[in-house]
Amino acid sequence: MTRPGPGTTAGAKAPAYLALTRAVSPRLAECELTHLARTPIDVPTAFAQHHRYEQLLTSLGCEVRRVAPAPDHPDSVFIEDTAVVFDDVAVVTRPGAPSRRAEVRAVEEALTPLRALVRIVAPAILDGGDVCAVGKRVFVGRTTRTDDAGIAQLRTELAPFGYSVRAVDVSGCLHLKSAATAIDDHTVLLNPEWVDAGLFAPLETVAVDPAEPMAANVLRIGDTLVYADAYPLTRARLEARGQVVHTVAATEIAKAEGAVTCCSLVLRAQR
Ligand code: CIR
Repeated sequence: MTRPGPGTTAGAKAPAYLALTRAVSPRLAECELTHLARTPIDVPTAFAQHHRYEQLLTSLGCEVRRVAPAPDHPDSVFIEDTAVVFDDVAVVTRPGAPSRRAEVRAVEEALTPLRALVRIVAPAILDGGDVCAVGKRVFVGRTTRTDDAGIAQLRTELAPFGYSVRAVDVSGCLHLKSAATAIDDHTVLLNPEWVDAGLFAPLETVAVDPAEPMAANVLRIGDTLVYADAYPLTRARLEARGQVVHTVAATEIAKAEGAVTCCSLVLRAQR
């Protein structure tokens, strides 16, 4: 079941994108953590930051639809990990953390009317946060959450649609998309300490400012970028390239090892 999100206006011009989101769980502070030490999370602030994130997506042309909340699943706000959505197909994942596998079902239901679905099946594991698509090139992180079997299944499922899948080793962070995300159809923003820039050839790469190691996660909405407000040095690099960047506060999500891409599944609307 999905519900309209904030700012959805009846009768307005049809939005170009759908953004599926999921409410912050009141149990967010019990989230999985891999590379970060646990620090106190202010859940009311997390709710407020998430709401502003949804409002920004709406202002950028997304229809925000909330998947039914999963309050007993601390990490359920990180909807990105449960599916990977392309224009022609959506891949329902099998998350690497067992605590997160029950998050998938409601997302699968929400995607059913929107895309043809394929599934990653046991024993393979794959988190959506490990999948960085740049056009028809799909880079997939080999991490604690995504294994070679998951990557192989993804390759097989996407091949009929013309996508190539390349496995990429990642170190020092949770997911590939903590280390690298696309800023346009031919450029990847990355932290070269965590992923080898050469693996993205022939795409161009832009490095984060070394003082901002967590700054490689950016969410594209068309030609516009949604970005955490914590990385002014890297933001300046993006703006110097002519990128339009909109920032949001994401401090509480970051303490849960999440970032801006993790909190939505953005689909091009199909008419
Ligand atoms: C987890 O460990 O699964 C969550 N605490 C954070 C997931 C963040 N998701 C993402 O980067 N795609």
